[in-house]
Amino acid sequence: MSKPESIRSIALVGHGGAGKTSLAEALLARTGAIAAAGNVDKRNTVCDFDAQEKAAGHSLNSALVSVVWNGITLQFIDTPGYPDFAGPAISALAAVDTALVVINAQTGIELATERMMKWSAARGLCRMIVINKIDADNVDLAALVAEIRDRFGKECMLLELPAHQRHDVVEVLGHDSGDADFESVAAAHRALVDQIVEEDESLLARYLDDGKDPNAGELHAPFERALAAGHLVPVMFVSTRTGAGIDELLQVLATLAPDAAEGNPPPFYRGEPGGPAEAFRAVPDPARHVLAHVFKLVADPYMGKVGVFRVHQGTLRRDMQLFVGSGRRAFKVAHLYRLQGKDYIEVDTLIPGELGAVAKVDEIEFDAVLHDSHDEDHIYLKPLEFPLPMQGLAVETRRRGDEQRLFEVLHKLELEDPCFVVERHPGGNETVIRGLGEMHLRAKLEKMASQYKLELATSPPSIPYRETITKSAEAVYRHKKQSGGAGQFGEVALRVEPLPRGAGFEFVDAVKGGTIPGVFIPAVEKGVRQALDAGVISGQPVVDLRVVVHDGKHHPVDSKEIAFISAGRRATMKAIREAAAIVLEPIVSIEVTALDSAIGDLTGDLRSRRGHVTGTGTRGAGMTVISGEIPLAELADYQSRLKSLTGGHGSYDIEFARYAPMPSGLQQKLVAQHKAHDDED
Ligand SMILES: Nc1nc2c(ncn2[C@@H]2O[C@H](COP(=O)(O)OP(=O)(O)O)[C@@H](O)[C@H]2O)c(=O)[nH]1
Ligand SMILES: [Mg+2]
Repeated sequence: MSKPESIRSIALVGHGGAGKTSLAEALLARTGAIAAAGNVDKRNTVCDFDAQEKAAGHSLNSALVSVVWNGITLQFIDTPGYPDFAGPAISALAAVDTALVVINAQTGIELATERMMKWSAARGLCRMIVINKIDADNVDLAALVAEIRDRFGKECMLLELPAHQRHDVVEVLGHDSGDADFESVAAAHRALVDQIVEEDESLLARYLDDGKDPNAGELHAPFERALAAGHLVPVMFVSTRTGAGIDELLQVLATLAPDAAEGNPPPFYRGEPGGPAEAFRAVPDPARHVLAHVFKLVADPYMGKVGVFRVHQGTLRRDMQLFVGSGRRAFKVAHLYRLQGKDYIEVDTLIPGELGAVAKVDEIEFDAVLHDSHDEDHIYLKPLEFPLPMQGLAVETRRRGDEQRLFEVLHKLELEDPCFVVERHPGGNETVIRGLGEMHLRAKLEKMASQYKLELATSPPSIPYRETITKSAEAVYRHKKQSGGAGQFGEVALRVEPLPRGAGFEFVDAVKGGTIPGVFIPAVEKGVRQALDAGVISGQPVVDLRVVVHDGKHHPVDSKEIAFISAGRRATMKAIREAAAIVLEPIVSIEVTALDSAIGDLTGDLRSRRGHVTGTGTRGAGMTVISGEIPLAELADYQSRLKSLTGGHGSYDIEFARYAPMPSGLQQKLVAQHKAHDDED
């Protein structure tokens, strides 16, 4: 049986088209897991197995494969690279010890390269870089390495050098002389050893003393320490097409990447919801209690709801009882699987470090912790941070009677993808789906059509505006009703105060002497929240304010919950009207990639949409990236505009940046529309 020490988990991350799926294929073929490598262009790879992925020609979801190399199990998670599909890529980071960032030698550093370098560092993962497509024409590897070091720091160090006109690579930790295509093996070796010995004081002292290289054995532990501390990000080279560098990469991953007992321990917390949380480490010991974290959910037409997880502690066995989070009822593990592409392989046990799956468990949720003891109820993994889904589409079923099914299907899709959300706007009767970009939403619509036979009509959604206040104000409201029998009475005095942008909402109970009895405070808060949710001047939720309830009146008989809810709501609305309320609109950061020739038109167009450009840069041959900020409201028809301005050779990505006050002219329009609408009701 394998041990945690012989298991390594690696996420293949990086921009779309870098060759992650091809790399997984090359690794599978080289280790004999498959007879021959498939090809993404022929739609026959292990990782892009989904019909929709084959049609798109790139990955949409993460896929798991594992290989064995010299007795070491290497588990890979192939992730989609286009920023639209960042959800599964980020989720994979919760399940691995190493992020292997794949960079395309032809296009160099791209948007997802930067994001994954940042996110995997924030997660405390060991990072390695592999430059792929070294076989391609017109690549300048020396310049790319220089750019990587410039962008991501001097800790990005050559662990290999390409040799023999990029047909081969030489590993420079074990070799200190020889030929390479650029730089010298001796110099790269020297630089790497210098960096590694820094991790070990006694080694460093000896090295400075006699100038002799430590041997490979002595360098092993400090190398791993440097990797875990982020002091070393090894840079390697491959061509999945010619096979150059594949053996060397396997060897590095099998010997130098952290195993399940090394690496940085996953950040677990224990604590009741809302209470203080205590950080602790899961111990990758097969004999302890079980802790496994669900990093992926699949709604599979045949397998049902599948939860894919990493075991962090203990041993999962078929037939054992497991709890999901703080759920009361245990479920029985009827089948336990490992995944290899689309295949579910039944196993009896899974130990720490292993990635596996259970199927047909309704209670299972994304990000849930599976465990085998009620003592472990309130345990969670440090939450992952996902980009906020900003791109929206209002959807409607084409066929009458499909409405109920629409919500069921949307709910399933929402569970699967942390960056896909469904909003039901209570006022407008509008159902809005939100994702990370046009491509992301289109993929969901296609999935609904093909897998669930649901055809939807789409239209631009309303923009998620917010309201806030710009000064403090006071208000008192008395709710009093006398209708025949018992009356209703409650009076609330409160103050609203502005808070910094992004602070949300704070409720403060400052009532003295029981003028509002403690039992009614939750009712007051409920009323306050109702007012904030419904909005005051534009019908949009109110944010970034503190509401301090400081006084009131009650009646021994007539005071009821309902009276205080109403008084709380009315007093809040009154105070907000006095507090110079304004409307905030979402601003997104945008990156537009297009041919150099279209740049003038595109910047002009962005400016005419109230956007501003913060910079431009080059990306590969003849392509430019424009970065800037723009109000989300201005992007409703941007996809088609971009298409016509670039002849179809442009793409864009948006990411939520912040809320900002709307220009007053536009705000007045919005407020007037709301008034008109309100008066109709
Ligand atoms: N020249 C060359 N092309 C490659 C290599 N590896 C992958 N490709 C091509 O690059 C494209 C994208 O590959 P894919 O594996 O789907 O990239 P992913 O989006 O990162 O998964 C495909 O057309 C591959 O055939 C390589 O080593 N050399
Ligand atoms: Mg792929």
